[in-house]
Order: sequence, then C-alpha cells, then structure tokens
Amino acid sequence: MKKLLVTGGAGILGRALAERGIKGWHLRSLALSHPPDYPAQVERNDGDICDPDALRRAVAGCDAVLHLACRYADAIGFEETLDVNYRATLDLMEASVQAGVSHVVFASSNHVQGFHPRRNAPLSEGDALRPDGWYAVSKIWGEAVMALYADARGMTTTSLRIGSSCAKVMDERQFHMWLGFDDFVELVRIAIERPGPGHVALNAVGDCEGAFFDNSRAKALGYAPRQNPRAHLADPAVPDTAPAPDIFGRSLGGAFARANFRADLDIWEKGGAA
Ligand code: 15L
Repeated sequence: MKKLLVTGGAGILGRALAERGIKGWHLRSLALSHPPDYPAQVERNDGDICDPDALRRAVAGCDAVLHLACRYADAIGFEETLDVNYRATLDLMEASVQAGVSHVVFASSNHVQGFHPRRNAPLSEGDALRPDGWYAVSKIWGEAVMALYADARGMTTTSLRIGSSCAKVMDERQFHMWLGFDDFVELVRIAIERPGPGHVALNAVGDCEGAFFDNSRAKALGYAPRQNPRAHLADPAVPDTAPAPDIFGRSLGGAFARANFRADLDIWEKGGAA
C-alpha cells in the first residue's frame, strides 16, 4: 500500500480526509496533537511542522505528501506567515526530495485571485493573480515553490486552489465556490495518482451555480464533482440572499478582501490586472 503524509492532518480538511480515506493509500497525519476521537485507521504523528527533524521523520517512507498546514486569518500580517507558510513549506519540500516522495499536493486557495471583482467570474487558473492579503501572497509563493520542485527535481506537484470547503453551504458567497468534503478527497486522489512530472494549479470547487471559478481543468484530469451545493444548504434562503454592497459582496475574496481593503470601491472595481 502506498503512503500519504498529510500535514495539518488534525484540521478541518485533514480530518475530513482521515474519516473518508483513499482506496489503496495508507494515511499518516502530522499535527501538533490529535484528538482522542481521531480516526484510528490513520497513523498519527505528533510533531511540529516548524521542526525539520520532525518533518524528516514524518515524511520517511511516504510516496506522496498533502500539505494542508498553514497559518491563516483574513487580516494576517506578513511576519506571522513566515514560519509555517514559507520556511516550513520549503523544509517539507527538501525533506520530501530526500525521502524520494514523487507527488506533492499543496493546499492553495481561492484567495490568490480574491481581489477580482465578481463581475470577472468565472475565473480560470490562468487569469491574473490578485491576492487579497498576506495569506494569499503566501499561497502564491507556495504555488511557485511547487512549480520549482516539479521542474528542478522532477516531482509531480499540484496546487489545489480550494474554494470554500465545509460540511454545509453557510452563506451566499460559499454557494458560488463551495467544495464538498467528498469532492475534496477525490481531488486529492486525482492529484496523488496523476501521471507526472510537472506542476498544475487546479480550481478546486464543485459544480456551483453562478460559479466564481471554472473547474474544467480539474475535470480534464478526471474530476467529476458529486456534491451539489444546492443539496447541502445550511439554510434554504442562502442562494437568494443579496450580496453585501461593500467589498465583501463585490469581490471574490469576501471577508479576506474586506479585512485588507483600504482603497476606493469604485476605482478598484474599474481597475484590473493583466
Ligand atoms: C481559505 O483559503 C481558508 O483556508 C478557509 O478557511 C476559508 O476562509 C476559505 O478560504 C474561504 O474563502 O471561504
């Protein structure tokens, strides 16, 4: 059986993956700690991602890595992102090369294009990067690192630009960019089993009405979303709720864009990025 290391394995997405599993794969989770009710079939590795020795131990014997661990918050500062999002990501890639890992999946984010106005949707992966804060900038850097290791080390790397992934569609913004947990796990499977080498960035969203992000590149790799947002509404009124009139409702990034926006709304909406 092949082995997949999941960093941040005790977080929301790590847990969703641990509960579902991937056929043919043994999962090993790296996290500071794991709750007592963590799925027993997943190997637990308690350790700090910022400790290179812990990373080396965690990745030993693995065929693939899913890198979920990161620091994030809508208004996070640059300095706060340095240790985990930058340094630990690089240490993880070096440890992976040393361990002979062939596939790495990086949890990127919709926020790399969060400052696009909604009227630009649906966006494809090739559209301009418009990060909506320092968290998003760190994800763009992470994608660049994935591309570098694919070219320079012959790895197969995938950046999943995850929309909004949770059990239920909580609000109107999520309705247009939601990713169900089953579909998330399927995208991870596709990424760790895809033939390589090379890097690809994939919009990781379901088939959403009024989609913010086009998922056809993932579909070309075999992705067939099964979880329709309309069947997973927290409240039936969600799709008909009016978007907020401020930057939250006019951008793709929502709360992250709002937390970092200090400009004029009309000027921003007229502007663009090539
Ligand atoms: C993200 O990138 C975050 O990791 C997640 O917690 C959500 O905030 C999501 O984006 C979102 O945009 O809803």
